[in-house]
Amino acid sequence: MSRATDRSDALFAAAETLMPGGVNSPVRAFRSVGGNPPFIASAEGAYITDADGNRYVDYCGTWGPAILGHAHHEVVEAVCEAAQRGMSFGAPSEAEVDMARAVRGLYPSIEMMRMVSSGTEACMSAIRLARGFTGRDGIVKFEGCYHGHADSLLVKAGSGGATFGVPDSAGVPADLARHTYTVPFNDVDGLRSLLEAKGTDLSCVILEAVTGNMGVIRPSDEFLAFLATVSETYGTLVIFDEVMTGFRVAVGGAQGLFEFKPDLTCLGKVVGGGLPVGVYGGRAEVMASISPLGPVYQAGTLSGNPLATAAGLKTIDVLSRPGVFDRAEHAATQLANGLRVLIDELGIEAVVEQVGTMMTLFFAKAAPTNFAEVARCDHDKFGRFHRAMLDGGIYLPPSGYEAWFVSAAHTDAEVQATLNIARSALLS
Ligand code: KE4
Repeated sequence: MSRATDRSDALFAAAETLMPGGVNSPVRAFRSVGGNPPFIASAEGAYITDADGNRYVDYCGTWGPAILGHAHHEVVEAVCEAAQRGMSFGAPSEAEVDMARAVRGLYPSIEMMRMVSSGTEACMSAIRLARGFTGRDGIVKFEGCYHGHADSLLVKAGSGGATFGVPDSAGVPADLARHTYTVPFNDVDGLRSLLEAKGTDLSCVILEAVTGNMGVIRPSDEFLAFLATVSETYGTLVIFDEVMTGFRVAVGGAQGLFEFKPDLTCLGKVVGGGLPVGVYGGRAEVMASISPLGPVYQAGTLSGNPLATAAGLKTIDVLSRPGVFDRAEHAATQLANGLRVLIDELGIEAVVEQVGTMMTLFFAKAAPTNFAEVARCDHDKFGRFHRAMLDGGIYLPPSGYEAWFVSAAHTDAEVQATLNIARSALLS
Protein backbone atom coordinates (compact mmCIF):
# COMPACT_ATOMS: atom_id res chain seq x y z
CA MET A 1 0.00 0.00 0.00
CA SER A 2 1.59 3.31 -1.01
CA ARG A 3 0.53 5.40 1.90
CA ALA A 4 0.01 9.19 1.45
CA THR A 5 2.08 10.93 4.13
CA ASP A 6 2.31 14.58 2.97
CA ARG A 7 0.13 16.02 5.74
CA SER A 8 1.76 13.99 8.54
CA ASP A 9 5.23 14.82 7.21
CA ALA A 10 4.40 18.54 7.10
CA LEU A 11 3.00 18.40 10.63
CA PHE A 12 6.07 16.51 11.83
CA ALA A 13 8.38 19.13 10.31
CA ALA A 14 6.44 21.87 12.09
CA ALA A 15 6.32 19.88 15.33
CA GLU A 16 10.10 19.43 15.28
CA THR A 17 10.48 23.21 15.46
CA LEU A 18 8.26 23.34 18.53
CA MET A 19 8.80 20.16 20.61
CA PRO A 20 11.95 18.07 21.21
CA GLY A 21 11.87 15.37 18.51
CA GLY A 22 8.50 16.75 17.40
CA VAL A 23 6.67 14.75 20.05
CA ASN A 24 5.35 14.94 23.58
CA SER A 25 6.74 11.52 24.50
CA PRO A 26 9.96 10.09 23.02
CA VAL A 27 8.77 6.69 21.74
CA ARG A 28 6.20 8.42 19.50
CA ALA A 29 9.02 9.79 17.31
CA PHE A 30 9.39 6.34 15.65
CA ARG A 31 13.21 6.49 16.04
CA SER A 32 13.33 2.84 17.00
CA VAL A 33 11.62 1.71 13.77
CA GLY A 34 12.52 4.49 11.32
CA GLY A 35 10.36 6.71 9.16
CA ASN A 36 8.17 9.61 10.21
CA PRO A 37 5.26 8.99 12.57
CA PRO A 38 1.74 9.35 11.20
CA PHE A 39 -0.09 12.21 12.93
CA ILE A 40 -3.38 10.77 14.17
CA ALA A 41 -6.57 12.72 13.45
CA SER A 42 -9.22 10.41 14.89
CA ALA A 43 -9.83 7.00 16.44
CA GLU A 44 -12.85 4.73 16.76
CA GLY A 45 -13.17 1.13 17.83
CA ALA A 46 -10.19 -0.92 16.63
CA TYR A 47 -9.11 1.79 14.16
CA ILE A 48 -7.13 5.00 14.04
CA THR A 49 -7.04 7.42 11.08
CA ASP A 50 -4.12 9.71 10.32
CA ALA A 51 -3.97 13.26 8.96
CA ASP A 52 -3.66 11.95 5.38
CA GLY A 53 -6.78 9.82 5.75
CA ASN A 54 -4.95 6.48 6.11
CA ARG A 55 -6.90 4.07 8.35
CA TYR A 56 -5.09 1.50 10.48
CA VAL A 57 -6.02 -1.44 12.66
CA ASP A 58 -4.54 -0.20 15.92
CA TYR A 59 -2.54 -2.41 18.33
CA CYS A 60 -0.98 0.47 20.29
CA GLY A 61 -4.31 1.35 21.89
CA THR A 62 -2.80 4.63 23.13
CA TRP A 63 -0.27 2.41 25.01
CA GLY A 64 -2.96 0.43 26.81
CA PRO A 65 -5.96 2.56 27.88
CA ALA A 66 -8.20 1.76 24.86
CA ILE A 67 -9.20 -1.75 26.00
CA LEU A 68 -12.84 -1.15 24.95
CA GLY A 69 -11.70 0.24 21.61
CA HIS A 70 -11.34 3.94 20.88
CA ALA A 71 -14.16 6.45 21.57
CA HIS A 72 -16.51 3.90 23.13
CA HIS A 73 -19.90 5.63 23.00
CA GLU A 74 -20.74 5.08 26.68
CA VAL A 75 -17.36 6.47 27.79
CA VAL A 76 -17.70 9.51 25.51
CA GLU A 77 -21.21 10.15 26.83
CA ALA A 78 -20.03 9.86 30.45
CA VAL A 79 -17.23 12.40 29.86
CA CYS A 80 -19.56 14.82 28.04
CA GLU A 81 -22.11 14.62 30.85
CA ALA A 82 -19.39 15.23 33.46
CA ALA A 83 -18.08 18.22 31.49
CA GLN A 84 -21.52 19.82 31.59
CA ARG A 85 -21.25 19.76 35.38
CA GLY A 86 -17.83 21.45 35.47
CA MET A 87 -14.30 20.58 34.35
CA SER A 88 -12.59 20.46 37.72
CA PHE A 89 -13.52 21.13 41.33
CA GLY A 90 -10.30 20.80 43.33
CA ALA A 91 -12.55 19.43 46.05
CA PRO A 92 -13.81 15.95 47.01
CA SER A 93 -16.56 14.52 44.82
CA GLU A 94 -18.89 11.50 44.85
CA ALA A 95 -17.29 10.14 41.68
CA GLU A 96 -13.97 9.71 43.55
CA VAL A 97 -15.73 7.59 46.17
CA ASP A 98 -17.31 5.51 43.40
CA MET A 99 -13.93 5.09 41.68
CA ALA A 100 -12.19 4.00 44.89
CA ARG A 101 -14.96 1.47 45.57
CA ALA A 102 -14.72 0.13 41.98
CA VAL A 103 -10.93 -0.24 42.18
CA ARG A 104 -11.04 -1.93 45.61
CA GLY A 105 -13.73 -4.28 44.32
CA LEU A 106 -11.40 -5.56 41.59
CA TYR A 107 -8.12 -5.17 43.54
CA PRO A 108 -8.87 -6.23 47.15
CA SER A 109 -5.20 -5.71 48.11
CA ILE A 110 -5.82 -1.97 47.60
CA GLU A 111 -7.53 -1.35 50.94
CA MET A 112 -6.88 2.42 50.74
CA MET A 113 -5.83 4.43 47.70
CA ARG A 114 -5.02 7.84 46.30
CA MET A 115 -5.85 9.03 42.78
CA VAL A 116 -3.18 10.94 40.84
CA SER A 117 -2.84 11.96 37.18
CA SER A 118 -0.39 9.53 35.60
CA GLY A 119 1.38 6.21 36.03
CA THR A 120 4.60 8.09 36.73
CA GLU A 121 2.92 9.98 39.57
CA ALA A 122 1.49 6.75 40.97
CA CYS A 123 4.88 4.97 40.99
CA MET A 124 6.78 8.05 42.23
CA SER A 125 4.32 8.41 45.12
CA ALA A 126 4.40 4.69 45.96
CA ILE A 127 8.21 4.77 46.17
CA ARG A 128 8.16 7.83 48.45
CA LEU A 129 5.52 6.13 50.61
CA ALA A 130 7.59 2.94 50.89
CA ARG A 131 10.62 4.97 51.95
CA GLY A 132 8.57 6.98 54.45
CA PHE A 133 6.82 3.95 55.91
CA THR A 134 9.96 1.82 56.31
CA GLY A 135 12.45 4.62 57.01
CA ARG A 136 14.75 3.01 54.44
CA ASP A 137 16.22 4.76 51.36
CA GLY A 138 17.02 1.80 49.09
CA ILE A 139 14.68 0.58 46.33
CA VAL A 140 14.96 -2.43 44.01
CA LYS A 141 13.78 -2.52 40.40
CA PHE A 142 14.40 -4.95 37.55
CA GLU A 143 16.43 -4.32 34.42
CA GLY A 144 14.13 -3.40 31.55
CA CYS A 145 11.10 -2.63 33.70
CA TYR A 146 9.82 0.92 33.31
CA HIS A 147 7.88 2.71 36.03
CA GLY A 148 7.59 6.21 34.58
CA HIS A 149 10.14 9.00 34.61
CA ALA A 150 10.60 9.79 38.32
CA ASP A 151 14.32 10.31 39.09
CA SER A 152 14.77 7.27 41.32
CA LEU A 153 13.33 5.00 38.66
CA LEU A 154 15.40 6.24 35.70
CA VAL A 155 18.30 4.06 36.78
CA LYS A 156 20.09 1.14 35.18
CA ALA A 157 22.22 -1.58 36.70
CA GLY A 158 25.56 -0.44 37.98
CA SER A 159 28.63 -2.34 36.89
CA GLY A 160 28.42 -5.98 37.91
CA GLY A 161 25.33 -7.74 39.15
CA ALA A 162 22.95 -6.46 41.78
CA THR A 163 25.01 -3.42 42.66
CA PHE A 164 23.67 0.09 43.21
CA GLY A 165 22.37 1.90 40.12
CA VAL A 166 23.75 4.56 37.85
CA PRO A 167 21.54 7.21 36.21
CA ASP A 168 19.76 6.09 33.06
CA SER A 169 19.08 9.71 32.16
CA ALA A 170 20.99 12.97 32.35
CA GLY A 171 19.77 15.11 35.19
CA VAL A 172 19.42 12.32 37.73
CA PRO A 173 21.88 12.96 40.59
CA ALA A 174 24.30 10.08 41.16
CA ASP A 175 23.69 10.57 44.88
CA LEU A 176 20.05 9.61 44.29
CA ALA A 177 20.62 6.87 41.73
CA ARG A 178 22.91 5.00 44.13
CA HIS A 179 19.88 4.19 46.29
CA THR A 180 18.30 2.26 43.41
CA TYR A 181 19.43 -1.35 42.98
CA THR A 182 18.76 -3.23 39.76
CA VAL A 183 18.46 -6.99 39.30
CA PRO A 184 17.67 -8.94 36.12
CA PHE A 185 13.96 -9.88 35.84
CA ASN A 186 13.29 -13.48 36.97
CA ASP A 187 16.68 -13.60 38.74
CA VAL A 188 15.69 -15.16 42.07
CA ASP A 189 19.26 -15.71 43.27
CA GLY A 190 20.24 -12.15 42.41
CA LEU A 191 17.26 -10.74 44.28
CA ARG A 192 17.78 -13.01 47.26
CA SER A 193 21.49 -12.18 47.60
CA LEU A 194 20.74 -8.44 47.35
CA LEU A 195 18.09 -8.68 50.06
CA GLU A 196 20.36 -10.79 52.27
CA ALA A 197 23.12 -8.21 51.88
CA LYS A 198 21.10 -4.99 51.94
CA GLY A 199 17.63 -5.96 53.14
CA THR A 200 17.67 -3.62 56.14
CA ASP A 201 18.24 -0.67 53.77
CA LEU A 202 15.70 -1.65 51.15
CA SER A 203 12.28 0.01 51.39
CA CYS A 204 10.66 -1.77 48.46
CA VAL A 205 10.91 -3.99 45.44
CA ILE A 206 8.94 -2.61 42.50
CA LEU A 207 8.16 -4.64 39.40
CA GLU A 208 5.94 -5.17 36.42
CA ALA A 209 4.73 -8.65 37.38
CA VAL A 210 4.22 -9.37 33.68
CA THR A 211 6.56 -7.05 31.85
CA GLY A 212 5.40 -4.87 29.00
CA ASN A 213 8.25 -2.37 28.67
CA MET A 214 10.71 -4.90 27.34
CA GLY A 215 8.00 -6.82 25.56
CA VAL A 216 5.72 -9.30 27.28
CA ILE A 217 7.67 -11.57 29.65
CA ARG A 218 6.06 -13.81 32.26
CA PRO A 219 7.49 -14.19 35.76
CA SER A 220 8.73 -17.69 36.60
CA ASP A 221 6.81 -19.54 39.32
CA GLU A 222 9.98 -19.55 41.44
CA PHE A 223 10.36 -15.77 41.04
CA LEU A 224 6.75 -15.14 42.14
CA ALA A 225 7.05 -17.61 45.02
CA PHE A 226 10.14 -15.86 46.35
CA LEU A 227 8.60 -12.39 45.91
CA ALA A 228 5.67 -13.53 48.05
CA THR A 229 8.10 -14.04 50.99
CA VAL A 230 9.98 -10.72 50.69
CA SER A 231 7.76 -8.43 52.73
CA GLU A 232 7.49 -10.80 55.69
CA THR A 233 11.14 -11.87 55.65
CA TYR A 234 12.90 -8.55 55.05
CA GLY A 235 10.30 -5.87 55.87
CA THR A 236 10.80 -4.69 52.27
CA LEU A 237 7.47 -3.76 50.66
CA VAL A 238 6.51 -5.39 47.35
CA ILE A 239 5.01 -2.93 44.87
CA PHE A 240 3.19 -4.28 41.81
CA ASP A 241 3.36 -1.65 39.11
CA GLU A 242 0.16 -2.59 37.28
CA VAL A 243 -0.06 0.61 35.25
CA MET A 244 0.09 -1.58 32.15
CA THR A 245 -0.99 -5.04 33.39
CA GLY A 246 -3.96 -3.70 35.35
CA PHE A 247 -7.23 -4.62 33.59
CA ARG A 248 -5.02 -5.95 30.74
CA VAL A 249 -3.57 -9.35 31.67
CA ALA A 250 -6.84 -9.94 33.54
CA VAL A 251 -9.57 -7.60 34.78
CA GLY A 252 -8.01 -8.03 38.24
CA GLY A 253 -4.50 -7.52 36.85
CA ALA A 254 -1.42 -9.67 37.42
CA GLN A 255 -2.19 -9.91 41.15
CA GLY A 256 -5.55 -11.45 40.25
CA LEU A 257 -4.02 -13.77 37.68
CA PHE A 258 -1.29 -14.97 40.08
CA GLU A 259 -3.34 -14.66 43.30
CA PHE A 260 -0.60 -12.44 44.73
CA LYS A 261 -1.17 -9.84 47.47
CA PRO A 262 1.34 -6.98 47.00
CA ASP A 263 1.81 -4.41 49.75
CA LEU A 264 1.21 -1.59 47.26
CA THR A 265 -0.12 -1.39 43.71
CA CYS A 266 0.15 1.29 41.04
CA LEU A 267 -2.50 1.65 38.33
CA GLY A 268 -2.79 3.89 35.26
CA LYS A 269 -3.84 3.74 31.61
CA VAL A 270 -7.11 1.70 31.58
CA VAL A 271 -8.12 3.08 35.00
CA GLY A 272 -8.53 6.46 33.30
CA GLY A 273 -10.15 5.14 30.13
CA GLY A 274 -7.78 7.31 28.06
CA LEU A 275 -7.90 10.39 30.30
CA PRO A 276 -5.15 11.24 32.82
CA VAL A 277 -5.62 8.99 35.87
CA GLY A 278 -3.14 7.11 38.05
CA VAL A 279 -3.86 5.31 41.30
CA TYR A 280 -1.56 4.05 44.04
CA GLY A 281 -2.74 2.18 47.09
CA GLY A 282 -2.50 -0.93 49.20
CA ARG A 283 -2.38 -1.97 52.85
CA ALA A 284 -4.34 0.49 55.00
CA GLU A 285 -1.52 0.42 57.57
CA VAL A 286 0.95 1.63 54.94
CA MET A 287 -1.41 4.19 53.35
CA ALA A 288 -1.99 5.72 56.79
CA SER A 289 1.46 7.30 56.34
CA ILE A 290 0.13 9.54 53.57
CA SER A 291 -0.71 13.18 54.36
CA PRO A 292 -2.91 14.45 55.90
CA LEU A 293 -2.93 11.31 58.10
CA GLY A 294 0.81 10.77 58.14
CA PRO A 295 4.21 12.31 57.35
CA VAL A 296 4.53 11.35 53.66
CA TYR A 297 3.41 14.24 51.46
CA GLN A 298 1.71 13.82 48.09
CA ALA A 299 -0.76 16.14 46.37
CA GLY A 300 -2.24 17.08 42.98
CA THR A 301 -4.43 19.83 41.56
CA LEU A 302 -6.20 17.52 39.14
CA SER A 303 -6.17 14.34 41.23
CA GLY A 304 -9.65 12.79 40.95
CA ASN A 305 -10.57 15.17 38.12
CA PRO A 306 -14.30 14.65 37.38
CA LEU A 307 -13.90 14.10 33.62
CA ALA A 308 -11.00 11.65 33.99
CA THR A 309 -12.81 9.88 36.82
CA ALA A 310 -15.97 9.60 34.70
CA ALA A 311 -13.98 8.09 31.82
CA GLY A 312 -12.24 5.60 34.11
CA LEU A 313 -15.39 4.62 35.99
CA LYS A 314 -17.38 3.97 32.81
CA THR A 315 -14.51 2.02 31.27
CA ILE A 316 -14.28 -0.22 34.33
CA ASP A 317 -18.07 -0.58 34.34
CA VAL A 318 -18.24 -1.71 30.70
CA LEU A 319 -15.13 -3.90 31.00
CA SER A 320 -16.64 -5.67 34.01
CA ARG A 321 -19.70 -6.79 32.05
CA PRO A 322 -19.79 -10.49 31.13
CA GLY A 323 -17.90 -11.29 27.95
CA VAL A 324 -16.26 -7.89 27.30
CA PHE A 325 -12.75 -8.74 28.55
CA ASP A 326 -13.13 -12.25 27.06
CA ARG A 327 -13.76 -10.71 23.61
CA ALA A 328 -10.49 -8.77 23.80
CA GLU A 329 -8.57 -11.78 25.10
CA HIS A 330 -10.08 -14.01 22.39
CA ALA A 331 -8.93 -11.61 19.65
CA ALA A 332 -5.45 -11.49 21.18
CA THR A 333 -5.29 -15.28 21.30
CA GLN A 334 -6.46 -15.58 17.68
CA LEU A 335 -3.82 -13.08 16.59
CA ALA A 336 -1.02 -14.74 18.60
CA ASN A 337 -1.90 -18.21 17.32
CA GLY A 338 -2.28 -16.96 13.76
CA LEU A 339 1.15 -15.34 13.87
CA ARG A 340 2.67 -18.54 15.28
CA VAL A 341 1.23 -20.50 12.33
CA LEU A 342 2.72 -17.98 9.86
CA ILE A 343 6.10 -18.05 11.66
CA ASP A 344 6.20 -21.86 11.37
CA GLU A 345 4.98 -21.86 7.76
CA LEU A 346 7.51 -19.23 6.66
CA GLY A 347 10.35 -20.66 8.76
CA ILE A 348 10.94 -17.32 10.49
CA GLU A 349 12.98 -17.12 13.72
CA ALA A 350 10.37 -15.47 15.93
CA VAL A 351 8.22 -16.16 18.97
CA VAL A 352 4.98 -14.64 20.22
CA GLU A 353 4.33 -14.14 23.93
CA GLN A 354 0.77 -13.31 25.03
CA VAL A 355 -0.80 -12.76 28.45
CA GLY A 356 -4.46 -11.75 28.41
CA THR A 357 -4.91 -8.84 25.98
CA MET A 358 -1.18 -7.98 25.78
CA MET A 359 1.34 -9.61 23.47
CA THR A 360 4.74 -9.16 21.81
CA LEU A 361 6.36 -10.70 18.74
CA PHE A 362 10.10 -11.16 19.36
CA PHE A 363 12.44 -11.91 16.45
CA ALA A 364 14.41 -14.49 18.42
CA LYS A 365 14.76 -18.29 18.67
CA ALA A 366 13.16 -18.52 22.12
CA ALA A 367 10.94 -16.40 24.34
CA PRO A 368 13.14 -13.96 26.32
CA THR A 369 13.11 -14.25 30.12
CA ASN A 370 14.91 -10.98 30.88
CA PHE A 371 16.12 -7.71 29.40
CA ALA A 372 19.50 -8.99 28.18
CA GLU A 373 17.72 -11.65 26.11
CA VAL A 374 15.28 -9.09 24.70
CA ALA A 375 18.24 -6.88 23.73
CA ARG A 376 19.64 -9.80 21.70
CA CYS A 377 16.47 -10.03 19.57
CA ASP A 378 16.68 -8.79 15.97
CA HIS A 379 15.38 -5.25 16.41
CA ASP A 380 16.45 -4.20 12.91
CA LYS A 381 14.12 -6.87 11.56
CA PHE A 382 11.39 -5.59 13.86
CA GLY A 383 11.86 -2.14 12.27
CA ARG A 384 11.41 -3.58 8.77
CA PHE A 385 8.42 -5.61 9.94
CA HIS A 386 6.87 -2.56 11.60
CA ARG A 387 7.21 -0.42 8.46
CA ALA A 388 5.72 -3.15 6.26
CA MET A 389 2.79 -3.59 8.63
CA LEU A 390 2.24 0.18 8.75
CA ASP A 391 2.23 0.41 4.95
CA GLY A 392 -0.29 -2.44 5.02
CA GLY A 393 -2.62 -0.52 7.34
CA ILE A 394 -1.62 -2.16 10.63
CA TYR A 395 -0.37 0.17 13.39
CA LEU A 396 1.94 -1.56 15.89
CA PRO A 397 3.74 0.09 18.82
CA PRO A 398 6.92 1.55 17.24
CA SER A 399 9.44 -0.52 19.20
CA GLY A 400 10.40 -4.17 19.66
CA TYR A 401 10.56 -3.44 23.40
CA GLU A 402 6.85 -2.72 23.70
CA ALA A 403 3.64 -4.71 24.17
CA TRP A 404 0.86 -4.83 21.61
CA PHE A 405 -2.63 -4.16 22.97
CA VAL A 406 -5.80 -5.81 21.68
CA SER A 407 -9.24 -4.40 22.48
CA ALA A 408 -12.81 -5.68 22.79
CA ALA A 409 -13.45 -3.88 19.47
CA HIS A 410 -11.00 -6.11 17.56
CA THR A 411 -13.04 -8.82 15.78
CA ASP A 412 -12.01 -11.81 13.65
CA ALA A 413 -12.13 -9.45 10.65
CA GLU A 414 -9.37 -7.22 12.07
CA VAL A 415 -7.34 -10.24 13.16
CA GLN A 416 -7.60 -11.83 9.70
CA ALA A 417 -6.71 -8.54 7.98
CA THR A 418 -3.66 -8.28 10.25
CA LEU A 419 -2.53 -11.84 9.49
CA ASN A 420 -2.94 -11.23 5.75
CA ILE A 421 -0.51 -8.29 5.91
CA ALA A 422 1.81 -10.08 8.34
CA ARG A 423 2.30 -12.95 5.87
CA SER A 424 4.47 -10.69 3.68
CA ALA A 425 5.65 -8.28 6.39
CA LEU A 426 7.34 -11.16 8.27
CA LEU A 427 9.59 -11.63 5.23
CA SER A 428 10.80 -7.98 5.31
P1 KE4 B 1 2.67 7.33 32.48
O1 KE4 B 1 3.38 8.35 33.35
O2 KE4 B 1 3.21 7.30 31.04
O3 KE4 B 1 1.15 7.44 32.52
O4 KE4 B 1 2.98 5.88 33.10
C1 KE4 B 1 4.31 5.47 33.29
C2 KE4 B 1 4.35 3.95 33.34
C3 KE4 B 1 4.48 3.33 34.57
N1 KE4 B 1 4.51 1.98 34.66
C4 KE4 B 1 4.40 1.20 33.56
C5 KE4 B 1 4.45 -0.30 33.71
C6 KE4 B 1 4.27 1.79 32.27
O5 KE4 B 1 4.19 1.00 31.18
C7 KE4 B 1 4.25 3.19 32.16
C8 KE4 B 1 4.17 3.90 30.80
N2 KE4 B 1 4.23 3.05 29.65
C9 KE4 B 1 4.73 3.66 28.44
C10 KE4 B 1 4.70 2.58 27.34
N3 KE4 B 1 5.71 1.62 27.48
C11 KE4 B 1 3.92 4.85 28.03
C12 KE4 B 1 4.21 5.36 26.63
C13 KE4 B 1 5.15 6.55 26.63
O6 KE4 B 1 6.04 6.65 27.50
O7 KE4 B 1 4.97 7.40 25.72
